[in-house]
Amino acid sequence: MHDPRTRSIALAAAVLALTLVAAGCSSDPSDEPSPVATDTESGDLAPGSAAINIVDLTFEPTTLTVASGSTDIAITNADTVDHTFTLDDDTVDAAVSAGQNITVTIEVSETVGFHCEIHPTMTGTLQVA
Ligand SMILES: [Cu+2]
Repeated sequence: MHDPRTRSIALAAAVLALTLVAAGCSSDPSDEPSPVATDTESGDLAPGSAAINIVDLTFEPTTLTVASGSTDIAITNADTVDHTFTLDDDTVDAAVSAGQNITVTIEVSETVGFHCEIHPTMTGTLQVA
C-alpha cells in the first residue's frame, strides 16, 4: 500500500505588526443634572429619587419619605386600569396608564398627601424628612 503523503509546508511568518491603537474615544463623563446643590451621597438610591408602585388599587409604599426640595419619583402602574398620581395640593397631577411607568419630578418643602383622581380610596403621603 502506498499512500501519497501530503507535505504541508508551514511557513512561519513572523509578522511584527506595529499597531497604532488610536484610542480616541474620549466621551464626557455623564453630566447628571443636579437639581439642587446639596451634598451628594454616593450610594444605592440616588438622593432626590424615589419609587412608587401601584398594585391592586394601592400605592406602595403608602407613606414615602422624601427630602425637601426636588425629587424624581418613578411611578409604576402594575394594575390593568389607569391611575393618576396627584398631589393633594394639585401641584402635580400625572396620569399613569395601565402597565405604564413614568417619572415625575416633585418639588416639596413639607409633607403633602397624594391620591388617585380616578379612585378616591387610593391615597398616600409624601413625608418630608
Ligand atoms: Cu386609580
